[in-house]
Amino acid sequence: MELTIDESILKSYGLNNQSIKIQQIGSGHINRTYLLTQTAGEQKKYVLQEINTHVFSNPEAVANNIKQIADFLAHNFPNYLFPAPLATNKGDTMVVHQGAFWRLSRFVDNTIALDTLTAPQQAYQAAKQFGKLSKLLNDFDSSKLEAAIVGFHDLVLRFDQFQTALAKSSPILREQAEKEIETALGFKSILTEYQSLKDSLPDRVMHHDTKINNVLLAQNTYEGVCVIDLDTLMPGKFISDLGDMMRTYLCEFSENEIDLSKITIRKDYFAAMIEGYLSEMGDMLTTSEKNAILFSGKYIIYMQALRFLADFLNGSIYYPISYPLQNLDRTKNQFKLLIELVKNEDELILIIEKNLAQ
Ligand code: GN1
Ligand code: MG
Repeated sequence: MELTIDESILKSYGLNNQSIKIQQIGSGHINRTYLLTQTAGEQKKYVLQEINTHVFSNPEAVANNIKQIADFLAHNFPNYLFPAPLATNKGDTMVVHQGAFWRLSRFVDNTIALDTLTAPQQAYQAAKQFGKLSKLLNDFDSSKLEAAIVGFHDLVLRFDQFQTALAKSSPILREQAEKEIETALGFKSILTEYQSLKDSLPDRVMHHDTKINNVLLAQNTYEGVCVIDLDTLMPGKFISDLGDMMRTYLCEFSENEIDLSKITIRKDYFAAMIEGYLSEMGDMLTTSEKNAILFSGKYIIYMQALRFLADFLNGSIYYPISYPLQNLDRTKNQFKLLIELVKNEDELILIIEKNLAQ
């Protein structure tokens, strides 16, 4: 079926359906994303997204956060590539059409977004990009931003949501998830550690979704080009970003892999990731942040497992699935990853210490 986008949306950007090719792209769970290619003239490419307002209930806040950051970066670091939404003909950051919110940004040519990494150097490059963004925003007052999603990376809230889902779940789902529920409760010490740690970590602007397909690498060299998926740029803690990198860079296979024997940690990727991140953020981190580097991985992987499990118990209403047990399988995958991280903890800490000493 040929895709079309309502003409009035395109018109707001001076585009039209007749001279544009539309393809669906991306593997994100939340927003629907399209690649628009002009078929006449310069053949410029754009990315058009419909914001998922079930998830981002305040799209204006999201747009306003991104705009403030884009302005700050353009003013202070004019050469930095930040693919913020383009203004409409009227100068707005979004188009509202029949209650839906749309935005357009430029497509960054000759780049690739990977779902899994195939060389440690890619981990270095990707981590460096996210580290660089945090470094450039080090002096940005994060209290000027709103929460794009309230409590997004609050592990206390995520644990509560898991418990609520458990209490409300059907006996069948509960029985299917019996082992994973037990594992979730077994790792509760991560929640306790989070509670005692979080106030010692300074507030920063964090990306909050640093999974590997949210960074663009150069198609030929795999050099880092820029980060994308800017919706969750908001006040947060350092552990969010490095944690999600560990979740998605260290294993050869993604969160969708069902063969758990394949879920292992690649230490050379870990070393490259730490090196890349610290090459930008090393001088910015406080002592408490440095001490929390390994914890960041445990925290995010645990939280993601709880989120998949809660969603499974809720009847899979948040994360799209292609078969009924997929969110339970994703939970198992994430718990295996967490177990592997913990198993290798001592060695990974040595790698961190070596990098911090440099
Ligand atoms: C969602 O849409 P996507 O795939 O970039 C989720 C992240 C999860 C991720 C797991 C707003 O991100 O928090 O880590 O799925 N984003 C939101 O794959 O919930
Ligand atoms: Mg995202």
